[in-house]
Amino acid sequence: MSYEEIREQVAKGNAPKVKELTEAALAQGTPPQEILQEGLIPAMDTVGEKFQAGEIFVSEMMIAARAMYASLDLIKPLLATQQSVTKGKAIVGTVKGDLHDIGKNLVAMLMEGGGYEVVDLGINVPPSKFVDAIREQNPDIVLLSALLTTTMPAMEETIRAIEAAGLRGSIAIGVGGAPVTQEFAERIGADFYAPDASAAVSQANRVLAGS
Ligand code: B1M
Repeated sequence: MSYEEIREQVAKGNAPKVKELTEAALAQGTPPQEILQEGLIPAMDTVGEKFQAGEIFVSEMMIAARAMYASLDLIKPLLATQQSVTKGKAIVGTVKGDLHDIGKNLVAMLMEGGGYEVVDLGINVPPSKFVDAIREQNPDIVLLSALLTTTMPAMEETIRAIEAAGLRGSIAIGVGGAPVTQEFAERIGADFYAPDASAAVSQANRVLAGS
């Protein structure tokens, strides 16, 4: 097994082969985190570049995403180690209008693995659903994901809705996703920006520790 093979097969959308390569890698003792960072994530970047260049269509992006999940499904239980004491509760969701969930799912997995209880609201989550979930779940952290420049404004809408509901003071809000930047996070009043899923965990730890 090589990471290049995994990347190639994800990009081709060959789910059974990706599953087989992942099983072989895990059997050899490859750390799941490494399969993610060296295999799956760069593969999806290549897929995105090809889409942008007009070399592939949306349907092929979907098939590649499905192949990525063939591996992620195997890795997930290994990343989310069981912890008896949780560091806090996090609500995670992809904002309104946005259907991308691979990055958001990685954030949810690593947060679980990092000791948080995670409530995943899914994709295309309107601001009102975040507000209702905050009321019901009483989380410490809310993590918003957006992959499209056109859905970034929904992050701001969500934060404004949380403020309008009088819930802003009790939670920390983190934002992330490929088009999101530190500058954007500051402009919309988020508490932090995380460029990737592991940074989401370390930023959540930092913010909850009050440093
Ligand atoms: Co879409 N798509 N897509 N897509 N897609 C992108 C995002 C795009 C960049 C491709 C491109 O043109 N190069 C482009 C956006 C352009 C833009 O807005 N600037 C794009 C487009 C245009 C579209 C459609 C509009 C296409 C169309 O229909 N014409 C459409 C929109 C649908 C919608 O949402 N309304 C669309 C649809 C789709 C699919 C359904 C086919 C599929 C999604 C399948 C799924 O998610 N289940 C898809 C895919 C797969 C992609 C690419 C190829 C891969 C995204 C991905 O999963 N990356 C993507 C190109 C790319 O990003 N390279 C693209 C892997 C993932 C691990 O990375 O999601 O960035 P990412 O998450 C990272 C970090 O960003 C961060 O941590 C993660 C892990 O480290 N992170 C957070 C994410 N959320 C966080 C939250 C946090 C912290 C960190 O909280 C604090």
